[in-house]
Amino acid sequence: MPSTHSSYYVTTPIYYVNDAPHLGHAYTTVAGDVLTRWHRQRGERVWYLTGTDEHGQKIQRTAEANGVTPRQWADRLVTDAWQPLWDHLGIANDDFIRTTQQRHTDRVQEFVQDLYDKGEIYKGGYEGPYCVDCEEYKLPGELIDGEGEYAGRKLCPIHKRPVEILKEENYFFRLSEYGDRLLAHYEANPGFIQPESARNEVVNFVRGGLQDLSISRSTFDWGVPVPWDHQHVIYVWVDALLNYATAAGYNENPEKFADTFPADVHLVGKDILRFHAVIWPAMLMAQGLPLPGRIAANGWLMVGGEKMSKSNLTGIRPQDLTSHFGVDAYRWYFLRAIAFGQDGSFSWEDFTARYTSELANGYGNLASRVAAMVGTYFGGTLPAATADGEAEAAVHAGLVRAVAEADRRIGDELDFQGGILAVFDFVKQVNGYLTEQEPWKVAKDESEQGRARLATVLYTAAESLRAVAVLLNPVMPGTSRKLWDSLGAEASLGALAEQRVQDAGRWGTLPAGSTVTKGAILFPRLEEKPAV
Ligand code: ME8
Repeated sequence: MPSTHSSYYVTTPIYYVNDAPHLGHAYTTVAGDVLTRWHRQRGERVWYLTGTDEHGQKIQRTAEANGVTPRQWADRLVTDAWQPLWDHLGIANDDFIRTTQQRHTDRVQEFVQDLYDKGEIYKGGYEGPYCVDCEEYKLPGELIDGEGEYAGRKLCPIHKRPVEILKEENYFFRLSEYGDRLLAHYEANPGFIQPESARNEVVNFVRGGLQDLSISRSTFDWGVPVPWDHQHVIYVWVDALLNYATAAGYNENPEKFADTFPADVHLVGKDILRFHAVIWPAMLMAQGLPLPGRIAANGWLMVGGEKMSKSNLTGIRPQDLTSHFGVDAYRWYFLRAIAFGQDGSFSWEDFTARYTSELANGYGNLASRVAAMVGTYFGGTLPAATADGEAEAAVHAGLVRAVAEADRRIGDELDFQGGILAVFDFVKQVNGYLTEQEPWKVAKDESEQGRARLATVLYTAAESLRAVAVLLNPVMPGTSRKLWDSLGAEASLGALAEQRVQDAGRWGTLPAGSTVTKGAILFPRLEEKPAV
């Protein structure tokens, strides 16, 4: 979807700081990072935002239970857990917003005050079941019956914990008036909500009729005060959604705001789709601001048939996996193994099997074979291809296909799995080409013709790897870097990050004469599985 502003703007949800990040959070953030790096390699200006959601009852209660103030708790979690994990995973975000920052809270107050002045917000009463884990009122029909320790009580369908009946006099946003406009927007912009199943769910929900939204709370005080009534704090979800505007310079930096806002893609888990696809656009409509290009919902990482959550973990932290498989394989695995938008289960066995067959024996082996043979047969200087034939033409065509397919799938469709597979199919093709051409046999033919054939086969394989390094750079930047070094590509082609996806298929880019070295092993053999 073309954007009217000039930066490609990608966001993750801002995560609650009630606990440390787990595999599910890292899943969304890595996906955003790959999308960001992909668009950067298209030569676009990209702005990638992540951050933390620090207000609300859930955080307040967690802090109390730990004997610190909510602010202290949030500071500790951000500094000790969240930011270090994103650094560790190589997340290239341009900003990190915390909802307790004044640059955010001031703007939230202005936004809400504006809506109040326009008559979009009014005072009313509400009583209903509330789930603190969701920070959301539930409809009675959504609740499920408790069993065992919760027998006789009504539970949140997502968290399986009892809801509380809240009765409050609150401020309400006239959400119910936006149903028709929202439906018209979904209709006119079929790509607004992705995947299709998520879109259908939202459309049905809105068709069922919207209620006005309670946007303030008065039973606790950990939040942004309602500017005209300090007995209330602003509902944590209204506060949180606004991060996408405040970080982009809303009411503060008009130039930056015009350049960045609205987001091209909001990445969210499907648990928070309605907030992003219903409430957020309605808030923007009320303010006359433009709507985001796309809300893309990822599925859930599951464990034992349930959504992986802070209370329901595999017991495996992202760091447990990266220390075993490496950061790059970790970034690759979840996007490769699970179709984006679908639920998927993590298993140590599946990760091990794919690491071994696709990374180590497939990609890694190709890279090490080619570097070793250029070393052995040509003293480490890449020879020129002078005897291209049908077999080479097939490789050239395979690359062009892989580039187009990966670019469309990852860059446009957010089909990370399909895009990665397109590149790995090409890796497979090149491995097959080497097996067929048997350069180790051709090497025995020392005639001029034999040398030309050998040179052509090795150039073809090395040039293919040059393109693979570029295409996989957004997914596995550390590995691509090693390969780039091993191909001696920097000297003639410059920095890897400067290589354009669109040009990756241009055959003959890596010049003959490049210095090829064996370099580091891309995917070392795995150690014994640790006890975690
Ligand atoms: O909802 N599988 O924060 P949160 C896949 N603060 N993704 C998962 C996941 C799983 N099992 N568990 C979590 C909030 N996620 C709000 C957001 S935005 C304005 C405010 C990911 O800490 C997924 O992206 O509960 C999900 O939407 C997000 O973490 C929820 O993080």
